[in-house]
Amino acid sequence: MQSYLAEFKNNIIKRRIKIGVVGLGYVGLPLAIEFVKKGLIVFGVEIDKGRLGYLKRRENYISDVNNQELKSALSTHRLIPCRNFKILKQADAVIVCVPTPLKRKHYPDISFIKEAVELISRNLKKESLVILESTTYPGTTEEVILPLLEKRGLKHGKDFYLCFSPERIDPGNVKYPVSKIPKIVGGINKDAGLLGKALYEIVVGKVVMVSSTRVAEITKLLENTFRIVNIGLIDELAMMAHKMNIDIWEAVAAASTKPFGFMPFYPGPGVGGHCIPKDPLYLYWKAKKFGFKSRFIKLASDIISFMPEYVVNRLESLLKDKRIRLKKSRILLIGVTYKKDIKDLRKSPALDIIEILKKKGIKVSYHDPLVPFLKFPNLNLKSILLTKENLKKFDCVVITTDHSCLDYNLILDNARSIFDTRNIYICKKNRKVVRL
Ligand code: SAJ
Repeated sequence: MQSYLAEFKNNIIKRRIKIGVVGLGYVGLPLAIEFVKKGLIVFGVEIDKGRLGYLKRRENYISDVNNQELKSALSTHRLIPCRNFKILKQADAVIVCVPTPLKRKHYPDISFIKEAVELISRNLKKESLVILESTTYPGTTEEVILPLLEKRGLKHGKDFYLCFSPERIDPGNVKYPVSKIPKIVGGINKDAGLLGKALYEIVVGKVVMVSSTRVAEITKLLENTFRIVNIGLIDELAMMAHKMNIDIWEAVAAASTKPFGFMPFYPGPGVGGHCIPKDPLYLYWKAKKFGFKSRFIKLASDIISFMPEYVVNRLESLLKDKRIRLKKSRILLIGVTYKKDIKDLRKSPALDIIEILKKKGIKVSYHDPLVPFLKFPNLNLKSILLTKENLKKFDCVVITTDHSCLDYNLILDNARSIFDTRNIYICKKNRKVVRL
């Protein structure tokens, strides 16, 4: 192996290797661009014809990707988007960045990974490196991917090398682009791990090799389980503090003065996105296979799932204090994406709140500068203009997503009442504002 590793590393240094990235989404596209920026040829395999159409026109479809960087990557002709997996026969390394959603709300769905790996196995170049980046449960790489690759007679350590390296993209975080986020990589064996480390060192400042694919897989799930448990904790404490008539936001700010041993999390209307609500459930599912029921994950998941209903309950009591029946009220939601300053609606709690209000027969409108329309099978709304006149039409305005670009003074001056789930009006002791 040493000679192969030396040759592989030499080819990396000489930029002689070619890379395949399977899945050009919010993970694969930025990664592909980083490799191209370092002078490598990248075959971007994408099955979505819409995305390929965008790339053909040199247009961007991922808000986190810089338009100019994408255009220049494509104009070098080193980023080669394509639909046919056959092109991977030319790739020395193949990185899989396909979705790992849930099915029936709580079960891992690794069908996208399996489909991609099946096609990769038919087009694998000898002694190439395969790396899975899609977030998944511990054991996926060794128990599912490895057999899929070997079933056609290929042998790990001879015909290919296999690693897992969790994607750590933080949507909307300009401070930490791909190149600045330390990369974890674990191989089926040490040699595979060393190859993975050598590959990522081309584009990432710090690469940390762990002893196995399982450690690499669980590391990512640990990171996001840490988040869901702490978000669930602060949501529960927010409900508790409200009962006790204590300002939880002030308490979090005060606790944050502690220079060690504390990390602030903030209450919210629920937890959205493609990672936090889902990743811990992958770990929960796998642990149950070992007869281990994670109470923390279950409890945190239950609490955050309850938050949209909690928001509606609080809204009902706010209106009741104003002698307004929720059923007869007009509600405006400000911000509908799952977190501030990005366009992503995936599992956004604002959508759950809209659904609950609509089921109660309540007229709901929304304003979100990043989302002009909400078009779903059972929901068809247009973002209203944020004007004095419009604000005055509603019995209550709910701040669900705190985009930086919003005019919160205009809202404060013209709304009849405000339910602030994001602590925007922290310093304004204003009778019309109630906070989560
Ligand atoms: N949220 C709270 N309170 C908090 C933090 C978040 O209610 O204190 C809510 C947000 O409003 C949002 C949801 O949780 O609805 C998720 O927010 P997030 O900040 O965790 O952002 P995500 O979902 O984009 O998570 C990504 C993750 N990145 C990867 O999985 C690679 C996560 O690991 C990052 O830590 C996170 O970004 C980040 O730090 O922003």
